[in-house]
Amino acid sequence: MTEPRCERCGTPDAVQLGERTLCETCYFEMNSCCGHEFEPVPAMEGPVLKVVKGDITTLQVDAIVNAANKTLLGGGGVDGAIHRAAGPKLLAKCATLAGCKTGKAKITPGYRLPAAFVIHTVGPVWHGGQQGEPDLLASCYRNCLNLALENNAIRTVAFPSISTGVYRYPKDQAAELAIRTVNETLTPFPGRLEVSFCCFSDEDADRYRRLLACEV
Ligand code: AR6
Repeated sequence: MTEPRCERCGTPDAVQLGERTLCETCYFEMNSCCGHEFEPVPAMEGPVLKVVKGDITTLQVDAIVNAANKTLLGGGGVDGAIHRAAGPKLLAKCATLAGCKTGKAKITPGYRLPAAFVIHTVGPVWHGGQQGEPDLLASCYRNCLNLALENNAIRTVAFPSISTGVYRYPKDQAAELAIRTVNETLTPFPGRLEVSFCCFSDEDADRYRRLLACEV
């Protein structure tokens, strides 16, 4: 693999800073001088992650994520709540999507929901952790975020704790993986999306708050 070169002076050993690839010297000069030569480099802030306690169907965000099953034709838990709140047009739309594989994601309008979009993903069923469950769950978060990043109308996204209900994924492990994967996926896009982890119970919300406080 070739070393990344600074786009300003050509020095090797440059790093990606927002949309720019710069060496340390150029980054410093561009941020400490009058800045006429270049547009400002975006601040290197981490992704904005929040914890919200409550029912995801009530959230005023651009997109909510649904923990669906492979048919995408509705079910219990958060899936049932989303379909009830969105109304029958959501089911009719989902019926045209030919289902969804575990770890993948598909997007629809939100219909009667406050959220303009629903991103449906299918988490893995927990079978003890040796059947690719962590990779599949990480893939759910990544694929949902990639759909959100592709759509300029989406700036705020809320996730439920995918797979931690009927699919029995251990909650601590799922929350840690969710935070780590969202952080990793959004680091190259500073300020682009605000992500909320929507927790249905105080216990779940405390778990996320604890993990976010120690930055997994
Ligand atoms: N808002 C936010 N979170 C919720 C809500 C809500 N309204 N309702 C439940 N949760 P689950 P899974 C939380 O079982 O494990 C469905 O039947 C819940 O406390 O909804 O991925 C699908 O059709 C838990 O933490 O999803 C699939 O067949 C989390 O959402 C299957 O369940 C996920 O629980 C998917 O199972």
